[in-house]
Amino acid sequence: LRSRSMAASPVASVAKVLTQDDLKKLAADKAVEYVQSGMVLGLGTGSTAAFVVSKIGELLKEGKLKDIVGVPTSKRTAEQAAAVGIPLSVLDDHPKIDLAIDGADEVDPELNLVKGRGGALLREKMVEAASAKFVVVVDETKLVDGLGGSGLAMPVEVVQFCWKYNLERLKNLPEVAGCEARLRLEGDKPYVTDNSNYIVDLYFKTPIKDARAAANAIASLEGVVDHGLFLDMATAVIIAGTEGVTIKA
Ligand code: ABF
Repeated sequence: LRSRSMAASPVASVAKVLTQDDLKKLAADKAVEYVQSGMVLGLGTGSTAAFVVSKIGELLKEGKLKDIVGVPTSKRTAEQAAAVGIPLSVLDDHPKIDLAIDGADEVDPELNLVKGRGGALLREKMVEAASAKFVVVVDETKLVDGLGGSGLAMPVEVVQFCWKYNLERLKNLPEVAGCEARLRLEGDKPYVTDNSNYIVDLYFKTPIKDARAAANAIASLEGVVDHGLFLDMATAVIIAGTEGVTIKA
């Protein structure tokens, strides 16, 4: 299920000029084709995943899907899913998920990911790790040659206790040498995750040299709850671009 072939297979072509939202919706609709009645679904977070949630809601209303249980990866996804009529559960009651569908911030050529700019990385990682299949939906702007390469944030969820101490320790890890580290803010206050933690965002000038070593080093710090490096987790990535939709698996 988690095999990696880099051969791209065009599965649709697109004629008109598409907005980024059109592309996200195209990827989302393609991913929902994998959903079957009776499945337990991991429901992702973010604007692309939101298209997935609303499509599933539509299909349930039309009676084209039945007996779906959704396990949301954030409070805001739970609200959206409830509003569109998806019955919800949690990992405690549904520890085995058939299929999770979620967006990502970066996708490298090996289908490793940066996730969590939306702040939901911990629940996303728990739900997606519990899923037999994890399908990622992105538009082509998310493709990078190496993780960290977009220059945007790579999030690390940390406990609030002594967050400055952990920010310094993160910044000084040799595995992420040269990165900048900043506490994520919402207005002038620290951003607080669904799990009541803070986020320290790491910014890289060049792609992370060894993402696996970085992931291990970051995870080994006491007080770090989780990080946005999702390595070897994606079963398939659905990429919508101006030339059409491509599936890499
Ligand atoms: C979630 O939403 C996150 O892991 C990622 O940070 C973000 C991507 O959002 P969008 O689809 O809005 O770009 O998938």
